[in-house]
This record gives sequence, structure tokens and C-alpha cells, in this order.
Amino acid sequence: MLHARRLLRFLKEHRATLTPLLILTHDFPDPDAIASAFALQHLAQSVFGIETKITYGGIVGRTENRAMVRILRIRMHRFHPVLLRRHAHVAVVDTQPGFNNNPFPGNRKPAIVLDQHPADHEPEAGLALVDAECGATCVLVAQALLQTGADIPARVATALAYGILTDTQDLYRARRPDVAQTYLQVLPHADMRALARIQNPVRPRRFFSVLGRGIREAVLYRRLIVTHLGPVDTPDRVSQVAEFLLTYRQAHWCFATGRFRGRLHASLRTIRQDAQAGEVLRDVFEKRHAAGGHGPIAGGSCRVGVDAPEEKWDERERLLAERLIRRLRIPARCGPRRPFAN
Ligand SMILES: [Mn+2]
Repeated sequence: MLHARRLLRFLKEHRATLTPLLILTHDFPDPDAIASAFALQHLAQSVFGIETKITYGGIVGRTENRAMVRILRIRMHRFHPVLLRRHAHVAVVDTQPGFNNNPFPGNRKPAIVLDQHPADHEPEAGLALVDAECGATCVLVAQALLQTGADIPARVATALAYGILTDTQDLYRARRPDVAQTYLQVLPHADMRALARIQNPVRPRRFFSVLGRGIREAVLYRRLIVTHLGPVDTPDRVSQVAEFLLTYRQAHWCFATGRFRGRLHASLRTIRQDAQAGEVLRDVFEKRHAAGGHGPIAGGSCRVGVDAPEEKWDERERLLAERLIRRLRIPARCGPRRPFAN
């Protein structure tokens, strides 16, 4: 609640100078990033009269996220560096300057940082709110919005509800009581039909072909399941397949990779409650800042090259998996097995 008050105070104090404010999410934004940006836009514009523009790197790929943006009519723009010249003030949400999952340049200082991902040091910003226990970044914005007492439009409430649900695994990972409370406070304002449509979208053929490949190619090393998807139509497929394979009875960890536009994207998931998947994945990548995460969820990516030969991709995939196997101290005799090959 302290964070919410600090955000409100900051917007109030700087309302005259923050316009126009550029809101930047992480690349390939997830529902929490989209909800955080959308709710911050509403808060800044309707309560403080600050003009904003939402921008993101990569693409909105996951079918549910595309449905969210379409059904809730969220105006988001592809990031382009020229936007930084037109906007003196930037709010970075659900990520931080210096993380490699956003295009924010190292030589700029943002006005605002709102995030839930633990980092090695506090980001430099006009206002930096990093709360690793808030369940979802959009909880911070929701709490600020609720404190103003202003009406919450159905589109904003629906986005917030969905953002909280996805990042907390249906509130299962909402450790602090105020996270579930915030969800319950926005829910009466949400459009439940819209929420249901976002959660149960019609999926494209490619989703199933990638999923099928992920299952067939899966390899088990004791409690770790590994799969390399090869080229994917969106990096979001990597986390989706990782989450799906993690439900296999034998798996405590799942590691998936996918190739997209010259980069190898990786997702790590675990059912171990106390594990810090982000730390594990950072140890696995050559550059520690290439990965990040919170609790049992982690992601990262590294550049391989648009025209890189097949062998180079293969080698990078194999290297990451090998380092992970070592990092999790899995003995060589415990794999590989192919659980779903036939
Ligand atoms: Mn988040």
C-alpha cells in the first residue's frame, strides 16, 4: 500500500511536467505487463491529466494476449527509438532498465519504474517501485487506482483481473494477503464475459504443431524435462509449452527453447515452491543479465543470428541444456530418456 501511495504522490507532484509520458513494457508483453501499462495509462490520464502512449518491443504473440488487447481495445504501439526523442519521460513497467527484455537505452533515466522482478541493484529513476512480493506488477497500479476512489472502467478492471490471475497462477502464488484482496476489489468492476473470452481463445494451427513438436522432442533427465521447439511463430510458445510439459507427473523442472528472429528464447519452470528459477537460469546463460524471473518462473534469450547455420543453433541449445543439467546437479546416468516418443 505504501508503494501505491508513493506512485500517487509522484504523479500528483509531477503532473504538470510528465506529459507526454511514454509507457514501455517488456518485449513480447504478457498479461501483467499489458494490464500494468493500461491501468497506469488510465490512472495518469483520467486522474492526473497526464497524456500517455503505451509501447512495447517484440510482438504480442500468445493467443490470449492478442485476445486481451483486441477485446479490451487497448491501444498499444510497437516501440521505435524515435519515440524516445519525442518523449522526455518514460515509465518502464514489469521490467527494468538494464534488463535485456526491453529496448530502454542504458544512457537514459526513466521517470518511473514499476516492477516485481528482483534485480541486483535498485534501478535509477525518478520513482522506482520494485516489489518482489506483490504477485504481479499490475497489483501496484491497481492499489493506486483503488486508493484514488475514482471509478474503474470495466476494460481496465478486466485487464487487471487477468494480469493478476496469470502472474499469480490463479492466486496460488499470491503470498501476501493484499494481493488476493486487490484482485477481489477489482473483480466486481470487471466484464466477466470478456474475461472468459480472453481465457478461452480460439487457437491457430501453429499453436498445435509447435505443441506437438514440443511433446515429441521432449527429453527427461531425472526430474528435468527439456524440449527444443526450433523455429516458433512467437516466443510466447516457449513459455506455453514449458508450462504444459511441467504438468507431467515425472517433471519437477521444465526447460524449453525456441528460435525467433535470430534469438534463442528460453523458459524455465518448476513446481518447487521455494526455488528461484530466475537465479538458476541466470547461472545457465553466459551473460547473467540475459535472463530473469520471479519465484518458479524464468525466461531469457540470447542472440544467435538471423542467418546462423543450423549447427550453431543446435550447439547453443545443447550448451544451455547441459549447463542447466549441471546447475541442477543431475548425474549423467539419469538421462536422457524420451518419455513421449511413442
Ligand atoms: Mn509481471
